Amino acid sequence: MLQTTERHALFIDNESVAPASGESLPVIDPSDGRVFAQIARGSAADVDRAVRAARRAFDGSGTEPAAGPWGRTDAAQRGRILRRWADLVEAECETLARIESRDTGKPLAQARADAQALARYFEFYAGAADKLHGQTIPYRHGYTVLTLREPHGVTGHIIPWNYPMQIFGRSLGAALAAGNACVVKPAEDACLSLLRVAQLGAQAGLPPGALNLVTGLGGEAGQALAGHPGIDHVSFTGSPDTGRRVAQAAATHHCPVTLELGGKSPQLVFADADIEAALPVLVRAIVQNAGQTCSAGSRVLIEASVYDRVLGLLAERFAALRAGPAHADLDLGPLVSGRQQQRVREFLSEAQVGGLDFAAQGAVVDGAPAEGFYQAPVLLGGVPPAHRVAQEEIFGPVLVASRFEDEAHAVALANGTPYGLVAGLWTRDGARQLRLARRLRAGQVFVNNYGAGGGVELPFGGVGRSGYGREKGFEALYAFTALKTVALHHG
Ligand code: TXE
Repeated sequence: MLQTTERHALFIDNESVAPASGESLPVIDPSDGRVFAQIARGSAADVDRAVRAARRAFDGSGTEPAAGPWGRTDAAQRGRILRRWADLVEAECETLARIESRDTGKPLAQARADAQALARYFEFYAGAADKLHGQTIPYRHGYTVLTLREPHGVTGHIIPWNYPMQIFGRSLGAALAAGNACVVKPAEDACLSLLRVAQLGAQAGLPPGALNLVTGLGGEAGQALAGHPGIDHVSFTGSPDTGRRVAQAAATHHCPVTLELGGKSPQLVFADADIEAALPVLVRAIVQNAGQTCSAGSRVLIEASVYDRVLGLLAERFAALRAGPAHADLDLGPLVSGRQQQRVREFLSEAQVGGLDFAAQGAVVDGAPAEGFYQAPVLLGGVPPAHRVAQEEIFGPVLVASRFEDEAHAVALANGTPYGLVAGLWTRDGARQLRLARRLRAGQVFVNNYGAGGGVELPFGGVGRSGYGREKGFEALYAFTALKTVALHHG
C-alpha cells in the first residue's frame, strides 16, 4: 500500500525510480494547508528516460514498429490485462478514494465515485480492445483495398488535478487498449492516486515500459513530454493557455494532439420545464468537486416568466450548502490549492466591485482549519452576459444566472462564450429539444438531465476554446490509432 507520508518516486519500466535531479516537491493537504508527502520533481532527463522505456516496450530494439513486448501483445491479451486492472482498482477502491480525497480535497464520496469510474473505464476499454476493426473498401476491378487501425506508438498524457483517476482512466484505458505504450505526466497538485494505480497496472500484467509516470512541474516535465520527438500523440486536459503551449511544443515534431480545455457550460431552463426535477441537478452540476469540473454547469439561463421563481428556489438550496474538510464528506470540500482559491476570490471580488447581485451563499462549516483552501458556494443573479464572470471559466463553486426572453435569445446567450463543451436543456417540448440540441454549440448536449451519470461510453470533447478531439466511448480509440490504407493489385 502507498504510504502517503513517504517520498514518492517516478514510475518507469514498472519500477520506482529516483528523479535525475534528486529533487522533490511538497504535497499539500487542501483541507488544512499542511505538507504531508513529497513527490519527485521529474525533469526533461526523466521524461527522456520514460519515453525510451516506452519505445522499448513498443518497438523493441529494432526500427520495425510494434516489435517490442507490448507492441507484439495481441488485442485480446491487452483486453485481459485491462480487465484484471479494473478488478484490482475495484478491490482497492476505498484506499484509492482516501488517497485522492486527502491529496485533492475531494469529499470522500466523490473520490469513491472517481475510483469506481476508473475501474469502469478499464472494463469498457478491456471489452473494446479486440473489436477495433479496419474496413475493406470497394475499388477498381483487380484491387482489394483494406484499412488497418494501428497504434500511434508512444503516447503522452498530461493529466490535470481535478479528476486524476477519471481522466487517467479515459485517456490511458483507450490508449493502452489500442496498443500504445504510454508516458503520463500527472498534475503536481494530484499525483498520489495515480502512482498507486500504475503499480496496480504492473500487477495486472502490463510489461515494463508500457506505462510510465513522471511526476513534476508542468513547465518542466509537462513541457518536455509534449515536445519530446519520441512521442507520437499527446492528449492534454487543462487550461486553454497551457493547451496552446502543449500544441505548439507537439507541433515542433508534427505530433497530433487531443485537447480538452474546459468550458463555461450553460443550462437552459424553459418555463415549461419540470423545475423540481431540474433544481437538484442544476446545483450539483456546479457544486460537485467544488466547481472544479471541466463540464461544470456554471451558467444557468432562465426564461423570463419563471426567472424570479427559479432563482429564489436555487437561492434556498445554495444557502443550505456546506463546505468543509474532505473527510467530513459534505456538499463540497476545499479547492485544490491556494492558487485556485486566489483565482476564485479574484473573480468574486470583480463581481462585488461590479455591483452584481450575490443572490445566495452557502457556508464553510465551523471548525474547518483556517489554513484550508475553502470557498463557500455563491449564486450570482441577473448577471450581464458580457461580464467576465459569465464569460470565463472560474473553476470554483460559483453559479452565474441570467434571464432570456425567448428561444432565439436563449441560444444566443448559450452560444455567446468562446467555449463549447457541454450544454444542458430543460424543457418538455419535444420539438424544441431536438431543435436546440442541434443549435447549441457544444460537444455534448443533455436534455432533461446533466451529465447522464458520467457516461464512460459517451464521446466527450469540445469546440472552440474548449479544445478539439474526442475522448471517452469507442470514439476515443480512433484518436489513439493511425489509419493505414493497403491497396493490393491482384488483377
Ligand atoms: O492548469 P494547467 P492549472 C483550468 C481551470 C483552472 C485553470 C488553471 O480554469 O482554473 O485551468 O489551472 C500541466 N506544458 N483547468 O494552472 O496549467 C500541469 O502540470 C505541458 C481546466 O492547473 O493547464 C497539469 O498537469 N504541461 C481543466 C496540467 O498541465 C503543462 C483542468 C494542467 O495544468 C504545462 C485543470 C506546460 N507548459 C485546469 N504547464 C479541465 N479542462 O478540466 C502546465 N502543465
